[in-house]
Amino acid sequence: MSRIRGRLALVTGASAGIGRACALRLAEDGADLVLWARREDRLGELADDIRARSNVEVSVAAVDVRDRAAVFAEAERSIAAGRVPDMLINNAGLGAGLAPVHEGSLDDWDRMIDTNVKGLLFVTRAILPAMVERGSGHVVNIGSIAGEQVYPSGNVYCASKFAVRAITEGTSIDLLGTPIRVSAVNPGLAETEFSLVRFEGDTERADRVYEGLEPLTAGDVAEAVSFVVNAPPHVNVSALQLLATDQRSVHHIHRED
Ligand code: NDP
Ligand code: 8X3
Repeated sequence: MSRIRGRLALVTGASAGIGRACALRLAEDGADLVLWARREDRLGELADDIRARSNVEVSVAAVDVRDRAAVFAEAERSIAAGRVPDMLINNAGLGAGLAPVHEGSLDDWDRMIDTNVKGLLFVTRAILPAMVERGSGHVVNIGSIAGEQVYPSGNVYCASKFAVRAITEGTSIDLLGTPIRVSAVNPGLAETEFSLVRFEGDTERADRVYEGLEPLTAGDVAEAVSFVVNAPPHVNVSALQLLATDQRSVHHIHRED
């Protein structure tokens, strides 16, 4: 049984990986969709694919979550049209580089902090007031095990995900007394375009991240998001950590030779 049939979900970073899988999964649950990312061509293809499979409404917009003006303009357009999301899936994010702090790239740090922290905040600030005014809504932030444990050279990426954890908990506390739910879904290693982006298209290096183990798929994470948003209204899954069976912590990963 789906509790979100006919509800509206806004998914950021829907052009690839976990966001794309969430769009497909929530459409299976019967949710209408608003999909944001920078690569509009990919969003268009995804929307066509979803419309061919499911009888749900899908709209797409090219939005860079780092662009404060674009985020607020697009959110206001949707809200003014009476399309206040019932679910906000704050997924857009990235790792950029993997280097010790003393060798880190300042541009990489900007990209991660601007996207993973400030971008998530901009989208939340743009959408949440309309949820509060309406008296319903659910915010799901895609954190990471990297928001719970730090690994070598993960420094700023981990810091951005620790920040997501603090923002999720802070938002939830601030909404105490309202029916609006706030959840974190915190995956471990999931094979998406994440490592390809982190290593700037170096496929060999990206493949090595998942070598010898069976990582999560984007679909596994989307299944968890579906579980979270389908919980009955009196239940808030505050945080759900999801790891591959071959991973028990950021430091404990089983690989076959
Ligand atoms: P992918 O690289 O496959 O997808 C990332 C998505 O984020 C893309 O759709 C990309 O779209 C979008 N995105 C990136 N930057 C921006 C931006 N500035 N504005 C709007 N959209 C943006 O990676 P994942 O699916 O793995 O990552 C999704 C989330 O999951 C991230 O927050 C990541 O930190 C988190 N995560 C990933 C894990 C993993 O192992 N893969 C584990 C734990 C958490 P576009 O480029 O078109 O803008
Ligand atoms: C992405 C997973 O472990 O590579 O958040 O940081 S990890």
